[in-house]
Amino acid sequence: MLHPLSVLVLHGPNLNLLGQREPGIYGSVSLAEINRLLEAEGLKLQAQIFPMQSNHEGILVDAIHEALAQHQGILINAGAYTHTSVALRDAIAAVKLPTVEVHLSNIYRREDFRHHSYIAPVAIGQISGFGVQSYLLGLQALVHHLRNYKL
Ligand code: CA2
Repeated sequence: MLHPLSVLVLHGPNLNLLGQREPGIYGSVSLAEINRLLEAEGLKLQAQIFPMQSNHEGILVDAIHEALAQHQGILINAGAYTHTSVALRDAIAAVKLPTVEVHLSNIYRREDFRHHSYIAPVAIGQISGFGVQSYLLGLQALVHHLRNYKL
C-alpha cells in the first residue's frame, strides 16, 4: 500500500483562458479539463492533486508558502511569470518543496524572452512542449521523485 501524496498544482496568469483563445499555440483543452486529467493521473499514482490558478503574482507566492503545511510537492506552470518573477523563484527556494516546472509550449522554440526561466534553477526539472501531456509527465516525474528520493 503506497503512502498517499498531496501535490499542489499551480497555474499562472492567463491560463484560465485555455481552450477559449489561441488554440494554435496552446491547444483546445480547457484548464478544467487539464485538472480533470491530472486528477485521473493522480488516482493511478496515489497522489491527490490540489489545483489553483491565479493571475496575481502575490497570490501564487502565498499559495507556495501555504503549501509547506499541506503538500509534499508542487507542479507549476507559472505562465509569463516564469520569465519575470524572482518572487516566485524565491518562494519555491524558501519552502524547499520539490517542484516540477511545466509548459504547454516548447519555450525554447519561441521568442528569446521565453528562453529564460527564473523557476528552472529551483525546480527539480522542467517539461516543456508536450501540450497537456507536459502536465501529466510532470506529475509522474514529481511523484516518482517524491517516492524514490524524499520519503
Ligand atoms: O507554454 C506555456 O505553458 C507557457 O507557460 C504559457 C504562458 C507563456 O507566457 C509562457 O511563455 C509559456 C502563457 C499562458 C497564456 O495562456 C493563454 C491561453 C489561451 C489564450 C491566451 C493565453
